[in-house]
Order: sequence, then structure tokens, then C-alpha cells
Amino acid sequence: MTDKSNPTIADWQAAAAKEVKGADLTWATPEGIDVKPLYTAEDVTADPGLPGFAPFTRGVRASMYAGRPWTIRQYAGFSTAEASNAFYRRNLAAGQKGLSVAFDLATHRGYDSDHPRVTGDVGKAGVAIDSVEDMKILFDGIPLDKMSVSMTMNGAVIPILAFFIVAGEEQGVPRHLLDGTIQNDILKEFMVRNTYIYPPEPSMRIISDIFGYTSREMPKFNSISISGYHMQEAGATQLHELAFTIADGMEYVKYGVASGLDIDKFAGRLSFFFAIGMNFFMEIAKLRAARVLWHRAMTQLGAQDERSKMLRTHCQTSGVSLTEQDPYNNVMRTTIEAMAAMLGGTQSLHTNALDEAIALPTDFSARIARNTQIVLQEETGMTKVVDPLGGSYYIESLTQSLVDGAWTLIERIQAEGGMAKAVAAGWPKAMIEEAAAGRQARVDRGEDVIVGVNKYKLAEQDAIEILDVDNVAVRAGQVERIARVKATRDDAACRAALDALREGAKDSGNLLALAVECARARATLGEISSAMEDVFGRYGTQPTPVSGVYGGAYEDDARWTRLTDGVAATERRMGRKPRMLVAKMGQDGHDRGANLVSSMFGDLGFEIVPGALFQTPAEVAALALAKDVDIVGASSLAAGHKTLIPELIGHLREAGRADIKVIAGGVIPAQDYQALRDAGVQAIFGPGTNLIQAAEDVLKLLGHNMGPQEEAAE
Ligand code: MLC
Ligand code: 5AD
Repeated sequence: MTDKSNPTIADWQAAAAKEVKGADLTWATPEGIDVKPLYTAEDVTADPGLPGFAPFTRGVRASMYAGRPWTIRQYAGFSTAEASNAFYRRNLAAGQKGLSVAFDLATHRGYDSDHPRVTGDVGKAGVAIDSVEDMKILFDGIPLDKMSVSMTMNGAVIPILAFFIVAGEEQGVPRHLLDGTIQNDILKEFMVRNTYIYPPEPSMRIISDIFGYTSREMPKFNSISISGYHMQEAGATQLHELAFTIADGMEYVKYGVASGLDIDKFAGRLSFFFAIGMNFFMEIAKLRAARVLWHRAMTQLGAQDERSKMLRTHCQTSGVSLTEQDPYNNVMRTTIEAMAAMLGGTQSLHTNALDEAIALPTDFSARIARNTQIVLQEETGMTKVVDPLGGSYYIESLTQSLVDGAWTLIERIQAEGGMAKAVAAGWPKAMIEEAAAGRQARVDRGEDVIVGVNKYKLAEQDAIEILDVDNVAVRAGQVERIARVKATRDDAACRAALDALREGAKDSGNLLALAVECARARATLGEISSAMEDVFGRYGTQPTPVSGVYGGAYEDDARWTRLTDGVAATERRMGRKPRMLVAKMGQDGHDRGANLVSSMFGDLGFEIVPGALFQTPAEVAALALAKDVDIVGASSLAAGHKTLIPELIGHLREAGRADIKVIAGGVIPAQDYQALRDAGVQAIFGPGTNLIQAAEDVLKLLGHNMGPQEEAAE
């Protein structure tokens, strides 16, 4: 205790040091920011100004939530258009304010539901949309001039936006009244989300075409949602998420301007999208920093209108922060994250459901998630004051640190020719994967605590009810509707519209305008996509797992040494390194888990065969045979496992290679374990798996005796 009446910072330091016996209380965050245990006026270098005024540190509106609260916009979609429409209507009746459509992965990747590559994907991770008829059903009874609709679509953005425009038209809503947002952010697809269709160059043209069309024809529509969300989900630190997202935005603006558009004619309708994870104050500061950075970037790019420089954003609470184990904890996590989004000044918010780690929301879990926002808005009084944390020493200082750190990275990107070039060079993705491996290792070692996963674990888990979509039934219904649409349309008119689109893709026709004609003529999503694919080609990439990162975090760790010894012994016994194919089947492009597994097993001494994305079970089996692997690890995060993994095992058995062991990992609900085991899967690793433990299990599967079981990694 100090008895001084006017203590100085030095006095505080001495007092604190005494309390903690000299321990260093600085927290080195993954962003590389040293967070101190105390902030004072001396840490604040800049005045944050006033809300509603440049550079909008404190918010884009003068009155913020005191004038109008953020939009409660829950992302949803599953099964058929009918089922999703009914779900939307129930949610709107219960207090949701805006819509946000999740499409299934077949739709994302430009395939109709009857395509052979998508048997496991139809209706699973979102709603199946094949033609304008589906889109009309999706919004049946929902007036598109009154309800703002976000659509998360990037790869098949041209047909989906065309269907939306025509659905509005046929509902009696002219396109200039359509209100909403299309994600349309392809750079982050190439980096982390992987639902691209075409190569980068034509993909960027598509975006400029959409900017051109919407700025002329759809003045209320947000033409893009530049997304950092998926970077954080893939493991990026908040600093990387921030810098790469702003740099992506700058790239789109440059392409738009290069295509002949006036910056102030389209920039006001660019919007953003960030993830909000568990580092509460960092997330608040991140949103404030994002607004400062965008204002600076747009000023640099020559925007004049202040609205062009105003960063408006949607946020979603973090999916990766949620757990399968003890899932009710997810309600608390989501509440904390929602508060951070609010205190950071978001315009629109999705709160995740408690069953997030294993399935899509049920009516029950969606209600809790939605009510989390409603309670914040209507019961707490938190919306009454604009930017209530403005002036907090810590928040202001952290905001400045993030602005400075991100700007340094943005300048590096600009110096290298912009984000498209950086993405092509691959270093942003590598940085994200490195951060992901570091984070996973900290969790596996118990250094980053996750309640119920690596600390305070439950002896037994209560089962919770989850949503299960019967993709076989959904697919059958969609196939029938596609046939009906094709049978009743004017085929010649449809063919002419598709031909015009194909020609337009060869020169400079506006692709969206041409696709609107195709949609009117009842061309399907697959037909519109392949007309463009005929000209642009379909893009495929090989995974590039990082090496050394995961193992690096385990230097001198006894459990790690035990494993590398085990792998070495297995290698001696087999006369070669054990070989594992890490496979991704179906249209599920979530590859964080697969990359982590490749990285870790590679570091342990396995020979890793990284499978390409979007494979069919037959293609994976052929690769497994060609490479003569010992084990196939199938990573599934989009609910295709019950269809795809048994098919893979069938192909291996048919080829006489039942000895190749198949294991499964990812978002696999406990309810499905038995069916997978019955099909021949030898081990299953669900969300929250400790990779050290998983590696022990795999070695045992390969016949290695691990010796006496040590206490599982804590
Ligand atoms: C707002 N308004 C106010 C006000 N606040 N007017 C007066 N006083 C205030 N205090 C006005 C605004 O000017 C605007 O009108 C209108 O009210 C609506 O407000 P908004 O703030 O623009 O909100 P909203 O319409 O909800 O738009 C938010 C947005 C938008 C700009 C961020 O792009 C959006 O909704 N994005 C959602 C993206 C999304 O849901 N993505 C899901 C991704 S899921 P006007 O006329 O000025 O417009 C995903 C997962 C995956 O990606 O991987 O699958
Ligand atoms: N319905 C609701 N939420 C979804 N998410 C993904 N697909 C859906 C869907 N169909 C959410 C999850 C995931 C994030 C990318 O979006 O929270 O983590």
C-alpha cells in the first residue's frame, strides 16, 4: 500500500510489483501487442473525435444506437427454399430485423443440385437454390422493398444476384428499391474460404461488373461485403484480419476505378464484415481501428465524398470460439462477443447459436441466439449512449496500436502491388496458417484456456438435440424442380440468353445485366455458371500446408518427443515413413483443420499427401491407391460425411484395399459416430480434439505400441 496522496505511475508500478512479487504482468497478445496491466492518460496519443464525423473512430452515425439500434441479422438457410422461407418468417415474427441467406455449397460452387459432384452437399450447409423459381419461394411473403436481405455468395455471385433481381421484379419490386448486401468478396475466398469458381482475373472482373450494375441500377444495395470474418475463423490474428480486409477493400476500389467507374459513385455502397472473438477489448478496438484505416485508405485513393470513406460493417460472433463440449457455455461466449461488436459500433450483427460447433441452428438454439441481441438492445440501456467506451485509456491506446500495426502491413501490401498480388504470392495465407497452428498448439498445451475443452472438463456430456437435414430427400426434390423448370421454359430464348452471356464473357459485356436476361428465361444456376466457365475456366488449387510451426511450439515437450519416437519406430518397422492422405471431399472448402493436421503430422515425421479440395470419394480413393498410403484422414466440416466417407470406404474395399485405414475429423456430431463406425471408419475426431491425443491414437492404429498411457494432454 502506498500512503501518497498524489501517486505517480512509478508509485503504482512499485505497488503492483510488490503485490505480485515482481512478476511481469505484460500480456504479449498473438497480434504482437504488449498489453500492460494499466493504462493512463499518458497512453492516449490522439483525440478520437466525435461520432458521425471523420474519421469515424467513434462510429459512423452521430446518434448511433440511440437513434437506431444495429440490425439483428441472423444468417440462416438449410434444406429447401420452402423450409428456409418458413424459418425466416418465424424468426422475423420473433424480433429479427434483417435477413441473411446461407446457400448450400453446391450453389456456392456453381453446380445445380443434380450435378454428380454434389451428392453430399445439397441442402446441407445452407439452402439449395437452382433457379429463379427457388429464389421466389425463398422470399415468398417477404416484401423485398421493405426487408433488407444479405446474401453470402461469392463464387456463383452472378446467377444468384440475377435470381434475386428477377425474384424482386416478379414480386412487383423494381430493382432500384431492393435493399440488401451481396458478399461478393472473392479475394478472401482465394485466401481462406475457398468457394471460388473462376481464376482470379475474371473473378475480379465479375466484381467490377457488379459495382457498375448496382451503382447504376440499385442505389440502395450494398455491392460487396469485404470480409475479414473468415480469416479470423481460419486462425488469423485480429491484426491480420484487419490489415488484410482493408487491403482487400482497397484492391476492389482500384479495380472498380480501373474499369472506368467514378470512385464516389460506388464506394458509398461498399460494406464490411468482421468476426468478433473472445479477446473482448481487442475486438472493440479493431472495429474502431477499421473505420480509421478505411477513412485513411479511401482518402489516399482519391475519394472526395465522406460517405465513400465511411466503413459500415456487419459482424458475426466467432464460430471457432465455440465448443462441442459443454455447449451451453457457448451462450455466454456469444453474449460477450455480441457486447464487443456493439461497443465497437457495428451496423448489423449475427449471434451464433449454441450448437454451432456441431450443426446448423434449430428453432430452439436460434431463439437463444436472437434473444441475446434483443436482450442487449431492449433490457440493458446499453444503446442509450453513443460509443460509451470512447476515452477509455486502454481502448484508445489499443485502437491506435492496431491502426499503426495494420497500416504497416497495408503499406507492405501496397508496395508489393496490392492484395491480389499478395494473395497470389501466398504469404497472407501462410501467415494465417502459421497463426492457426500456433493457436492450436497453445490450446493443446493448455496455455490458452477453453473451458470444458482443456480445463474444467465434464466427465460426461449431455446430448443436445441437433438439426439433421436429409440431403437425399432435398436433392430428389430439387432434381424434380429443375426438370420442371427446364420442361416449361422457352428453350430457344433460354439458349439465346446463355449464348449472349458467353459472348459477353469473351468481351466486356456487363455479366450481371446479361445474367438477368438468363434468369428471366429460366436458365439454371449451373447453366449460367457454366456459360461463364466455358470462357473463364474453373480454378483449382493445391493445398500448401506449412511445416515446422506446430512442432516448433512443442520443442522440449515430453509428449511430443514420445510421439516423434513412436513415428520413428513405426518408420523402422515399415521400412518407410508412415503415409497419410489428408482428404477433402465434396464442395466443403473449409481447410483449416486439414491444414493443421497436415502440418502437425508432417512435423511428427509422417509423409503427408495433401489432397486437393473438392474431390469425389472415387478421386480420393484413386489417389490413396496411387500413393499407397496407410491411412486416409477425411476432414469434413459441411455435413457431407455421412454420404461421402462411406462411399470412399466402399471404393477402397472394391479395389481390394480394405487395409487402408480411414479416419474422420471435423464437425461430426456424436449422433453420427455409430453410423460411421459401422461403415468402417476407424477413428473419429470431433471439434475440440487435442491433436497430441489424436496423433497417439493414429500411431496405435498403425500398430505402434505407445507404452503405458500417460495422462492425456491437459
Ligand atoms: C442507421 N441508419 C440511421 C441510423 N443508423 N439513420 C439515422 N440515425 C441512425 N442512428 C440508417 C442507415 O443510414 C441506413 O439507411 C439504414 O438506417 C439501415 O442501417 P444500416 O446501418 O445501413 O444497417 P443495415 O441495413 O443492416 O446494413 C448494414 C451493412 C450491410 C451496411 C453492414 O452491408 C449489411 O447488412 N451487411 C450484412 C452482411 C451479412 O449479413 N453477412 C453474413 C455473412 S455470413 P441508408 O439509406 O443510408 O442505407 C458468412 C458466413 C459464411 O459469410 O462463411 O458462410
Ligand atoms: N445457418 C446458420 N449459420 C450458419 N453458419 C454457416 N452456415 C450457416 C447456416 N446455414 C455460420 C456458422 C459458421 C459461420 C461461417 O456462419 O456460425 O461458423
